[in-house]
Amino acid sequence: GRKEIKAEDGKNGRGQFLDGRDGEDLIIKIPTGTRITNLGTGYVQEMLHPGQRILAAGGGKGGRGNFKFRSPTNTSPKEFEEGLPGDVVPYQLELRLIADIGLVGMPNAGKSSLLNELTRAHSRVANYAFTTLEPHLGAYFGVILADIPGLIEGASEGRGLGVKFLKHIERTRTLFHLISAESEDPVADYRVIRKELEKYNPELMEKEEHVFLSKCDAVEPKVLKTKLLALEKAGIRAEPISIIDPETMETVKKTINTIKKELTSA
Ligand SMILES: Nc1nc2c(ncn2[C@@H]2O[C@H](COP(=O)(O)OP(=O)(O)OP(=O)(O)O)[C@@H](O)[C@H]2O)c(=O)[nH]1
Ligand SMILES: [Mg+2]
Repeated sequence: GRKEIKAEDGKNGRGQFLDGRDGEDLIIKIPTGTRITNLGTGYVQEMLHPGQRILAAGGGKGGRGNFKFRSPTNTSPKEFEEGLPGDVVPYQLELRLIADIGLVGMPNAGKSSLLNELTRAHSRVANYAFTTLEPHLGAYFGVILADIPGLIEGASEGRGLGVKFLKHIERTRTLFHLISAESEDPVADYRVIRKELEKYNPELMEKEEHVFLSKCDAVEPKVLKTKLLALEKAGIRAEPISIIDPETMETVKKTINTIKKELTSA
């Protein structure tokens, strides 16, 4: 939506040696992670640190009072300057979450379940596609994980819920890519997601990625093996996980701990 926010104009200059006041500053608080685009110039600023400030629009200068118009021939001038209006600048504000790890994958792959298992987040879980409608954040010992709605083919062009949320993973350092072990074709699932990520922003391809074959308890061990093998043949190294198997959850936690070390040493 559009919204006009206005600080005070500068005040008119007055008599009795008085200049007009400058307009009061107006401070607008916005969430950390907001990207601010000046629609006039195209200049983009990222608000990444709490307390960070930018001058969004210069304020109106107060007018000079009559004193300033004194001259040898005009000793008690009636003139004054009018206070000036501030700058008018159109901005677009866009919130992008700041997370360390972004959970990506097809709908129903178990992304929200994993977030909830690892953190105290309560992202909605259900056995159908597009359960998650909004991004959710959770923290695992200080490492922030972002759960976004499932992606489908065409997501980068706006299909499903995808494109609205892809921006949130642009700032994550690492991707956790979940492929359901229940999928008929895990390799195809993997490629669909990678393609959408690339179409959205090729830089996403350079992010560190960990691939997990999720819900591995839901299929027969033999089937699981076949699927892991198919992935391996395609050059995709996937770690089987299940939220009900503590051992596999340990593996995920170890991965996060390694990421945490890299984050703190960076
Ligand atoms: N058996 C088993 N089921 C799981 C596991 N993880 C998730 N599920 C189930 O899989 C279904 C989908 O889980 P979600 O966590 O909602 O999946 P999602 O990827 O967040 O789905 P969207 O939000 O629609 O993209 C739910 O019925 C979960 O209970 C697992 O490790 N094992
Ligand atoms: Mg979900």
